[in-house]
Amino acid sequence: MLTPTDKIWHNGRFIPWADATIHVLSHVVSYGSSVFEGIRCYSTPAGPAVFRLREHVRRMVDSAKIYRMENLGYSAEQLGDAMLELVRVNRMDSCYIRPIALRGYGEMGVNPLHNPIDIYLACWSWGKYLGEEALAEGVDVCVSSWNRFAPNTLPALAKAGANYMNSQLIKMEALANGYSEGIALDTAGYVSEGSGENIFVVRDGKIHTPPLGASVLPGITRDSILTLARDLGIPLVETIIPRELLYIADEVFFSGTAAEITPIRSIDKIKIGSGRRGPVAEKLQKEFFGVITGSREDRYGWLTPVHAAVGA
Ligand code: PPE
Repeated sequence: MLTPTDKIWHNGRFIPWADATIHVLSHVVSYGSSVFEGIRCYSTPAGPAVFRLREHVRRMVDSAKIYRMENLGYSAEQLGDAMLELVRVNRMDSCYIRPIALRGYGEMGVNPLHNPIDIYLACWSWGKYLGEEALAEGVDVCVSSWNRFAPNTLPALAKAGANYMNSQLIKMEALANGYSEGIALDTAGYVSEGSGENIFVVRDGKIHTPPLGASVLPGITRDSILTLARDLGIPLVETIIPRELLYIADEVFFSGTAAEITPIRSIDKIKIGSGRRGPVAEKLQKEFFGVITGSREDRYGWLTPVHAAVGA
């Protein structure tokens, strides 16, 4: 169960958690008209710091633009600052931040353009997405019978609420069959992504990940892995991946804000590699967790401190 924090930001004001409610006839309820983000704030020795804030805010603004939410009423910088303020107001040391822009209450009917856009920023404590042991032991997953949406249907590059109806089908089917997660193929039958994670496949020391044209969310953790792999000298290609490459891979792992870097130990009951976390995932985890915990140098300025540095 979600543990409430004190305040939620709504259109420029902090309101009590319990008051952040919407009318049942808000446009978003019938028509799925929202765009949102998921961002982690980590505890570091220098205080709480938000991971890749700028990139998350940018993706939210991009998602909004795709859905013709031209004017959110706040600049990217104002939204980012409000998120930092949110973490301070709620006195969180680490948390998950969920900004949402939704089409609110006004008119009914598909046309959203006469409904107000409401922005909410919330945060709460969120532990490990696929279980505590998953990061070291790996998870058991399946290839979903549901595909990711076809190109030019729902735009995959937008992180929109409606996309997650597809994710829910993938997730529920996986859970019903005893797996922790499902991997969806795109409509051409190539590997796309998990219900809430991007995917990476390692064979003979080379990492493969589906390109943005394979109906994937342009993950910010995915982008971080591309950068870290380059630094580590591990070859990485963005390329279409046939389903069967999953089964014969040395390693497969998920990436995401919530899932971080989670190894996959079996797919459709076929053991992947050694059946636990492999060396490539481990190396990337070490770098990634090093940066987010503040024990490795933040070479790319990925962390934004929540409290302004003293004397800055
Ligand atoms: N694909 C999908 C479909 C997705 O939802 C996510 C994030 C990713 C890839 C990875 O993107 P990024 O977080 O930028 O690296 N999924 C978020 C939502 C999880 C949820 O259950 O809600 C997340 O990881 O925060």
